[in-house]
Amino acid sequence: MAGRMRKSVYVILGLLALVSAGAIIGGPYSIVFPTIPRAHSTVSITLVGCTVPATGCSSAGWWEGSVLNPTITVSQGDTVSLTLQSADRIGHQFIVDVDHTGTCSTTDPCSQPFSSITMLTFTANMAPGTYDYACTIHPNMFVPMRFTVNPGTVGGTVLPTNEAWTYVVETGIVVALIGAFVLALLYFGRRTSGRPSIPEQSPRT
Ligand SMILES: [Cu+2]
Repeated sequence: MAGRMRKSVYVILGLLALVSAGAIIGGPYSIVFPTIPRAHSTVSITLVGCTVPATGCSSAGWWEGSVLNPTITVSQGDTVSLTLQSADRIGHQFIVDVDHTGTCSTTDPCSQPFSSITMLTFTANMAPGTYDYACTIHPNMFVPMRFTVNPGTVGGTVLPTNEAWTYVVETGIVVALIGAFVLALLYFGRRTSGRPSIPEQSPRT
């Protein structure tokens, strides 16, 4: 009778361990195994150029809405899609001056000269860092160090280093699973050892 009670306790404990392990896994799964961000995204920005204030714009530079000379932040490998407009109807030419020469070269994303509107689409495959963007024609449209390229996320492992408690939870899961395994071993071990051994009979010839 006592043996059967003990067996029941083992079974219940084992089931509890499994159920709690399952419940724990279900919770922080998304944190321990976070969703990997999309490899590359498209950054779309409209910039309105101005070199002569009071002709459709209040200050010289590049306007994104009401923000003058915005910091443009992308990840390496992103597609950058710029819509470029001229506020003052004067011809401009947008450049991200990767090689720091101030003129368009094969390494610099560079728009066509435009006095109304144009598009510039390029892949941000330059080295991570900060670059100037500017107008090749007008020095007062020079914007220092506001085109920022962050390292790409392709192939990177996103570890939740600010979620240390998840490792405690993971340890709990492992302990619970080992506990359930040990309980199962004890349960089946006792059941086998409690059974009287039957001597093997060799078949007669
Ligand atoms: Cu210009």
